[in-house]
Amino acid sequence: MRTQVAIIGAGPSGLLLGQLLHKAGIDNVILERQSGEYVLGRIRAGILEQVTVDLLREAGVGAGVDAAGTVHHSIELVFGGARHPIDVHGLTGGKVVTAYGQTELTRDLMQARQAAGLATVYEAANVSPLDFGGGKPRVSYQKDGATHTLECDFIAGCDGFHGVSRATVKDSITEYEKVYPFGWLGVLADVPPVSPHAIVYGNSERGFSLCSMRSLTRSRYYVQCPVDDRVEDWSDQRFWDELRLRLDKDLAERIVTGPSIEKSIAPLRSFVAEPMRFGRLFLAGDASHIVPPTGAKGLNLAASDVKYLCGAFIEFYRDNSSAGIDNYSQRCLRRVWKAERFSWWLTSLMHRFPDTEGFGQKLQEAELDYLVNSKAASTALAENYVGLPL
Ligand code: RFL
Ligand code: PHB
Repeated sequence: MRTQVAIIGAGPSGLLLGQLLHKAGIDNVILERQSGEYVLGRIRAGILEQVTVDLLREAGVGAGVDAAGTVHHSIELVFGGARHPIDVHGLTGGKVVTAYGQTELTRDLMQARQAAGLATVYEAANVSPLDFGGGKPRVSYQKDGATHTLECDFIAGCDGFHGVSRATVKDSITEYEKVYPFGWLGVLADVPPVSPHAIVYGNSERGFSLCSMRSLTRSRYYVQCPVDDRVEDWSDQRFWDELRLRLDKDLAERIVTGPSIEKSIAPLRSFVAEPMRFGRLFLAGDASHIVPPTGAKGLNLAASDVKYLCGAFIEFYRDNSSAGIDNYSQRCLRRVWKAERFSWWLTSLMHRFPDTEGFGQKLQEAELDYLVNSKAASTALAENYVGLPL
């Protein structure tokens, strides 16, 4: 088999890249280790920046988010027992974020790919990017016991944090990493969101909490927990009780509880691997960088990487120019590091750290007070939250 761009991984990065390339008339094949159902079963991100929604529309897959996404004009910070709205719409000259689940987005992209008749190999085993240092890269893989080779012009490593692409070039990269001393316990439940108009981020003496949503009938909530806690030790009742204790009185009273349909604990990590290009192999999305979920940036960074990557391939095929390819890594990393900074900062501001003593605690309180009372500080939060320009 031969294609122009071989894409490893059918998460949001790989599927969106495939769709953008298809729109530009560039042939591509996706190789995915898991089954389609497994990929759809992962409950992850929920908040899309304005530029991500615009990109989905440009890719011809904006109908789902336009129909079912919930536009948020503000976020709320809860601390000291009170709620403090941040008017991100007003502070950014009219920009918003949209709540739309990664599951729904992935489904939209899979359906568009299927409708266009594009090749996706699910349950591809032992996927290996090969010969990307020269002009004739290829990817070998196994399917149903037989070994196959996909010849291509370029390989896009969109295979997430635990994928094979970054592992293949591990001797050529510099890694930057910060691991946080806590995790997030997340619950998905078919109950109306307590705050359908804003995402609520809470800082309390019991730890961080977050009230988010997937739709007007499906909510997503998180509480900070020890990273080695076991999900089995968190009954639904214990989760709802803990969440209530971390919110202000009004929100706590209004929370509608119900049985969880998903419950999991995720570790928090900041990670960047540099560079993002190795000859004809390119890393995109979580394959190259991870942010703690506090700023809701992971999926959005994946989208901006693949926009740059698709633009680079268009320049190569249409204009016979390798300028975009040569600049890919530098261009992505400028945006990536700003999102890393923002996610680290918001994580540091909103969580309880085991080693935070009185002084650190007082600084957190002073910064929160400054943030909600200074227009300059709120604007800095708002412009990062809606997403920096591409
Ligand atoms: P993915 O989604 O991990 O997809 C990678 C795909 O590659 C496949 N794969 C392989 N395929 C072939 N061969 C191999 N050897 C392979 N190894 C792996 C995998 O099976 C998979 O299908 O990476 P991608 O596409 O870069 O997308 C990244 C996003 O998924 C991620 O950044 C976000 O989910 C992060 N994130 C959030 N991002 C946001 O923008 N807003 C949010 O609100 C938000 N909330 C979150 C989050 C992530 C979370 N967790 C659990 C990590 C909340 C949570 C709790
Ligand atoms: C989510 O809805 O899953 C979500 C929302 C905001 C975040 C992280 C996750 O910062």
